[in-house]
Amino acid sequence: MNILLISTNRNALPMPVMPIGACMVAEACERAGHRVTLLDLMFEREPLAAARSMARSSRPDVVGLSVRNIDNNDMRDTVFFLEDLRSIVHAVREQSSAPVVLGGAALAVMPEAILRFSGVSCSVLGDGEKVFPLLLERISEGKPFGDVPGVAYLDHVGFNSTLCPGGGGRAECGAPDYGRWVNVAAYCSQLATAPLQTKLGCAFHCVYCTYRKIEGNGQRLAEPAAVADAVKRLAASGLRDIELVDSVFNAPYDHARAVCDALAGAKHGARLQSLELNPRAFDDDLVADMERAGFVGMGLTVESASDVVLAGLRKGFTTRDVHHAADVVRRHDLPCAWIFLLGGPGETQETVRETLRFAESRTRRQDVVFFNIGIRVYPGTELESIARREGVLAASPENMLSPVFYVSPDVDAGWMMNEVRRSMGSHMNFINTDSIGLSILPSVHRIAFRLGVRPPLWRHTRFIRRTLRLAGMDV
Ligand code: B12
Repeated sequence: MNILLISTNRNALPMPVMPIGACMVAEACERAGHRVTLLDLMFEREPLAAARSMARSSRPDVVGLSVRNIDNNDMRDTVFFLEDLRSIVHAVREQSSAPVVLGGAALAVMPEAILRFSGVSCSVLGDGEKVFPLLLERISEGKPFGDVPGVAYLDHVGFNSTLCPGGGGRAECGAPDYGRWVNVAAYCSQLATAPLQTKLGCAFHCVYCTYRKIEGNGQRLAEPAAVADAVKRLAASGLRDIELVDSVFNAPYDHARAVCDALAGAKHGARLQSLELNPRAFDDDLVADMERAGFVGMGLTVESASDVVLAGLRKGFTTRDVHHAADVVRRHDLPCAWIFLLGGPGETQETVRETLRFAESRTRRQDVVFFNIGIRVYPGTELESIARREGVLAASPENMLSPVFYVSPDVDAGWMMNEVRRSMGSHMNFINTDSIGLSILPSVHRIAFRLGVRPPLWRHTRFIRRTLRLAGMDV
């Protein structure tokens, strides 16, 4: 069959991300014998015209739309992306009567609401490279697909879904050949990294998180040697800045170290980073391994430096681990991004002060410290139950597609924002959601790239904030 895949994500903040999922699905469709066209809307000036034109010229038998983000997770300056999806569906249907199927991370988070909102009746949940070819087989044979594992659809009865495949087994670590599918030069010129997974699944139970819903809670690990091969292949193709996009890179700990070991012996020439490390399984040996493996940046998603809040978020670690992580970071050179999430269950003015004191006294000046305030609530999460119990969430589950945020009833969001801004005033390496949502960020990326800067840009936060302030901007 002729398959048209459209990657609908056009969000270039904090930087454009390469559509790994859509590329993996494209390659899986080809392996299954289909002809595939992939349209990436990220840099299209006229996305609807591009979708219309491709839906006409590629004569698709099936159109798959990849949907990554629902919104930007920013409570203060919320951007909702799915209106655009609706327009894209409409544009495709103007030119083609082929069935439209949705897939992507957003679908795993809220399948029914997104199907209803976009007016599409069928979607794939989870691993598209496995599920979509099976679905296409049924569609080509004109057979029903309701029993294919990993689909969600609307019919005359209502919403139905089948369990995603996944669970046990190994992950394949399939690095797509990005250059075949997307404009790699355009991504690189905005300091995008090439995504790669070393595992699927998440074993943690953070109250707000959707990762288990997207990838499952059974971990599927890639062979360390396969990760090293994939990194070598990407680097050889010119994609030297590679980001490991696992839900949590250092869990399981032994697997992360084995991956680093394989990478250290691989002479790959790539610059690696991962922004998702958990402070619990974090020690000198791991960081030394990461340095040997070719990492140039890491992110610690600590969220808070208060035990009350860490327990409220069910992070599975305590402030002892957070302080230990700070000691470890200080003993190494690897640049670190500290990621905090303020306003969770149990947060008060005192716990916010505790976290800010930690950030101000225990992180290094050359590292970046990011504060997010307010937590996006997704239906079905424990945070949803907590929010309803505390009386701070009124929206029904069907009405949570349009973003709703949790803030502990014991602290005021405006007060937290002011405290963070006050701290940012004296710490040029601190940033908040306003910083990563700056409309001039794409230009900053392009200029930095031309000057020879390579990702991660956050290593230069102090310099960038100072320069923008000198230019009169309140950043
Ligand atoms: C790593 C990551 C990042 C990294 C990305 C680095 C990089 N170079 O790619 C960073 C930190 C930069 C980032 C930023 C953001 N992220 Co993010 N991120 C992730 C994470 C952890 C993994 C994404 C990933 O690469 N997965 C691996 C690939 C293989 O999976 P995939 O793309 O989903 O594709 C598979 C399936 O979805 C499916 N599929 C995909 N497309 C299609 C199409 C069809 C037709 C079919 C059938 C199937 C299919 O098959 C694919 C292969 O198995 C996810 C959470 C998660 N566990 O998924 C959040 C996630 C995707 N991010 C999310 C968000 C919100 C954001 C930000 C908006 C946050 C912010 N405020 O800045 C930005 C947006 C960036 C942008 N420009 O769009 C949300 C999106 C959904 C939502 N809730 O709105 C997620 C799901 C987390 C969450 N909160 O729930 N992110």
